[in-house]
Amino acid sequence: MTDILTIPRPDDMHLHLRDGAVLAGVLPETARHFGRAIIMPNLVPPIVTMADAQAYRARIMAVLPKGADFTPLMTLYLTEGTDAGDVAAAHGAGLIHAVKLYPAGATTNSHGGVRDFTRVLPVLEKMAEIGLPLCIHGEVTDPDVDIFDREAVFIDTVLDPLRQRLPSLRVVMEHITTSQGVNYARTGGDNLAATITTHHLIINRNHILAGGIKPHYYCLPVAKRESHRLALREAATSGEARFFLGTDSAPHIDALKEQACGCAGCFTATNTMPLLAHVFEEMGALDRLAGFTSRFGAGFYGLPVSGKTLTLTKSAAPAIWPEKLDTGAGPVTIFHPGFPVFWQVNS
Ligand code: OTD
Ligand code: ZN
Ligand code: ZN
Repeated sequence: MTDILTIPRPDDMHLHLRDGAVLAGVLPETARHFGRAIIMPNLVPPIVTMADAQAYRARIMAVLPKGADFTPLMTLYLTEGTDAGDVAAAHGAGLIHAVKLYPAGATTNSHGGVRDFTRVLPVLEKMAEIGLPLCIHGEVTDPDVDIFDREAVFIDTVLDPLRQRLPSLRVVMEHITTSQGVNYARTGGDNLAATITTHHLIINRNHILAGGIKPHYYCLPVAKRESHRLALREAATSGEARFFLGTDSAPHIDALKEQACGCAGCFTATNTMPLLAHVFEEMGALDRLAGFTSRFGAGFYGLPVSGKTLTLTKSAAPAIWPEKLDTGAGPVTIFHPGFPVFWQVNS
């Protein structure tokens, strides 16, 4: 039985760090274990221009703990007003590594996102030309489409037509939650990849709704039925380079989660690596964890695999994490898997 696992220092290819006091509170949680992260731009107001990304990067670096080995990989939030020249300049300067597409209204702070896809085609064409990936929140927002079907409908009605129109555009299907997402990701070549979150490998929709409503398991895209969770587990542990980790760790203070209209998001930065070791061990795939967390994402984004390492150890006693992380803005509940985990990251 393997009880010590050393892997290259991981990357989180989809992370929400927020701003201000929450940023300062959550950043050390990620920087402790991860060497790099793709930083989501859905602040209020969003990170839309090269200047916005420069300023946000500086705010992140200002609160990074001294001596931390962590590089934020910035992104821009695509709007119908985005200037292709500004995107290309930000990419050329090495500042941004992707552009994020939110269909307007699909998730937290996405109201400034895209309504009419024809209006962003010039930017997408420029991105295809320069090889800059488009990270897509793949859900339709049509109120007539059931929330559990929104990913599958997006693939058929938006994503596939977009990729037919611009086959050279590099696309990341963010946080896939369905077997349809897994299957579609497999139809693409090197230009198509998909991130999978930690929590979607662990919870299904029962965790949110059965036995009382659990706001800390509510995120978007919402967790689906068990068969989809199993498809995600199979994909994540398949060893296919098209599937890699993007935690989508999305902190909200408890007061905003635990109310009549609670915010979407699971905060997994603190315990993602032990949880993933647990899942990969259950799947008999511990030897594939390094690909998922540390190699495939870097490969897609054209970055070197980290020369540093992270070691996880399995002990007889369950790992213990605090229930909450205190930030200057209030407590943030740390994702609880609902089962004991015996893996820990060595400090
Ligand atoms: N999902 N929460 C958030 C974003 C993500 O769709 C996402 O990427 C958030 O709070 O920013 C969430 O549930
Ligand atoms: Zn999203
Ligand atoms: Zn996200």
